[in-house]
Amino acid sequence: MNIDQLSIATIRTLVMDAIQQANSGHPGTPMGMAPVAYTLWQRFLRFDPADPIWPNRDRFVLSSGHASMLLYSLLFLTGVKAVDPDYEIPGAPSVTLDDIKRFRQPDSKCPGHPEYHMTSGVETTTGPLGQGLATSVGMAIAGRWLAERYNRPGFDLFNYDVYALGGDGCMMEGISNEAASLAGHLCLSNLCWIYDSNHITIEGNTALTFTDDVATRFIGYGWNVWHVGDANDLDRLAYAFELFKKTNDRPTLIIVNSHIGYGAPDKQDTSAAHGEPLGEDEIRKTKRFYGWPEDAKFLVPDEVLKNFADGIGARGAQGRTAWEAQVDLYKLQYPALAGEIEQMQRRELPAGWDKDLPTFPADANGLASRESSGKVLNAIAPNLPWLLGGAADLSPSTKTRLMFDGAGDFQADSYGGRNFHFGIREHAMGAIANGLALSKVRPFVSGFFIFTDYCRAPIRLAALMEIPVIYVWTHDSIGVGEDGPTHQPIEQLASFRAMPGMIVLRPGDANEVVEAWRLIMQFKHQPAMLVLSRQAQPTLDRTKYAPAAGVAKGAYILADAPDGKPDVLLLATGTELALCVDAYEQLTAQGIKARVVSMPSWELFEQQDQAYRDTVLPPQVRARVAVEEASTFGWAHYVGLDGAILGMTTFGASAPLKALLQKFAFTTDHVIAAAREQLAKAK
Ligand SMILES: Cc1ncc(C[n+]2csc(CCOP(=O)(O)OP(=O)(O)O)c2C)c(N)n1
Ligand SMILES: [Mg+2]
Repeated sequence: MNIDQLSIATIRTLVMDAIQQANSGHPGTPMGMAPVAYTLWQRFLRFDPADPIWPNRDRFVLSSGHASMLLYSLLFLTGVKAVDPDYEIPGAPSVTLDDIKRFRQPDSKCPGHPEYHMTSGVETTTGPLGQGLATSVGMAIAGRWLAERYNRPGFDLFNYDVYALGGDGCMMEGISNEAASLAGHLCLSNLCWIYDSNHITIEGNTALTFTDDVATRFIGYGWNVWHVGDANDLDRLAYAFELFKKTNDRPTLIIVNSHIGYGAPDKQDTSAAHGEPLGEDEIRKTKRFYGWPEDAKFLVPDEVLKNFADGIGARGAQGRTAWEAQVDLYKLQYPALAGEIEQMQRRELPAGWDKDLPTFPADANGLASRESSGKVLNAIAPNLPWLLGGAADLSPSTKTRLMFDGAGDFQADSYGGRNFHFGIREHAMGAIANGLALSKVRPFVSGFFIFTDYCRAPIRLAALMEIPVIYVWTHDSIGVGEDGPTHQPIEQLASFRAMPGMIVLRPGDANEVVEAWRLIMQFKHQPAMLVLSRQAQPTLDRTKYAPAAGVAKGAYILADAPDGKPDVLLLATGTELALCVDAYEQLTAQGIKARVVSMPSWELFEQQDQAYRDTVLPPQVRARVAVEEASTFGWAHYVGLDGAILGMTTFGASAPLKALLQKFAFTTDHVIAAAREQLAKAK
């Protein structure tokens, strides 16, 4: 066996052994695609295992997340080092043979699917099919943007390529098609997708479901398409990768015909090889076919480790050290730009990023929170050069366009632009945002809140990966009005509040919007969403009511009973805050001791200590009214079993805003009546 074949067989046998030992996993695709991944990593990928976060590394994304053992084998065999939470690399391996032996067991670095925040060298979490492919588009976009901003004559600091490997499932998912369409439009020639066409998915042969002409489809998207008829043909594979490298006007798709479970006499080319261990007997037969010692388990020949060290290891180290030497010279000539690159890697903010944050004067008419948010965003972005983003064709409505001179549009002929146009492709937009954040630029994306249903999967992955994507969602309630129930979010707020790690903020006036932005900009490991109104909301008089800085605590006392001992609590977020303030003023005039609690973020409030939470919501005050133009789901936690929740239990309706507020009883009178009822019950 030559060293290439020996290395490939090592990957394949590690995969089989780990999955058999775990008695769970997906051996077939890693076995089929091992030669492809081997050729790419060993001969092309510019990646230094000693520094898996080197900013100009090529990216490899395993979109077929179920084939995780393929990636873990490579991370182990190439000796990728672990990065600690401070971005230091003390020298420990990312994945050990022991981790592989404990595939899918508690605390192993080899969980069922690759997880970005757990295992160094995993570029993004994958598992939901299609996400990896779409995320890779974000990485490729970031590569182009970084090159445009930071490369200088003689300094090619950013010129990395992005490779993503997906299968039939990834190709079928809508998200990959949205992402491919945009990647083609943007002529991302630094992007290479590899399609593992093995004709097998879980239910059987793709003849059941998938008879597209994929090549023609991608040619239609403006891609360069190559076909490799046999995954075991290393020369053809290398040739295809070389053609990708030579193509500089469009993305490349390499369609590879492979055999799932390659070499397994009874399981190759069947769904049985997809998602279950092969079985001891079949493994023995397969090892025999590979020319491998039948009874050896987790066997790793020394010469294979050396082969990887001499190949990707040496090439990567050379590339990375040459890059670092370039950066040292660059620092002398372009210290400010070099400083930006450094800060960005650590997710730090430049000094003065917040110096132009506005304060909004009290105003009974006020403005929509989407409007104030647009002003705040435009006050931050000029001072934070790597804050980039856009909308899914809704920026005139979401007010997320960066308006200042030089902000520009990101297009194929203007990769330095900071306004992105995702088109009407919410799902891809969500994944691209993840790819951007994983590339360490700071992305924001926006749309109507209702359409988060179209991009929930990548939002969830942002939370799981702990990456600081910013979402600006507007048209946040039935307050949308005439567009009616298809456009009026009801359950979305509750659903994101239920999502672990997601910080949801629904600010109650323009100054709360300022404070919300001020806070979320500082997040390094948390995604956050601003949920903003289409309609105007009053800007509260902060000389009369508490400062908006309370937003940072998630909930705060906005207005209180004169003696600080309220008999009834009014809780609200967003546009309903003003309603509660009105009710409070009237109740106070009537001699009733009320308190208004502004609660823009439940998650932030839950992070406060018990003493603070009890100060804001005194446990002994049981008369409570919560007001929110959204599903009532979850509010019982704050108002108790007997509290009143003025919210939504049905879909909305199409009508002018005023009529809707009457119809669904979001009126001052209703709040007052509910408060009085609560007081009567409490007595
Ligand atoms: C969005 C999504 N839907 C369903 C699944 C469950 N699932 C995992 S693998 C798979 C089949 C994938 O087929 P293919 O991409 O061809 O992979 P292969 O069987 O060739 O390894 C399915 C349906 C998933 N992971 N993600
Ligand atoms: Mg398949």
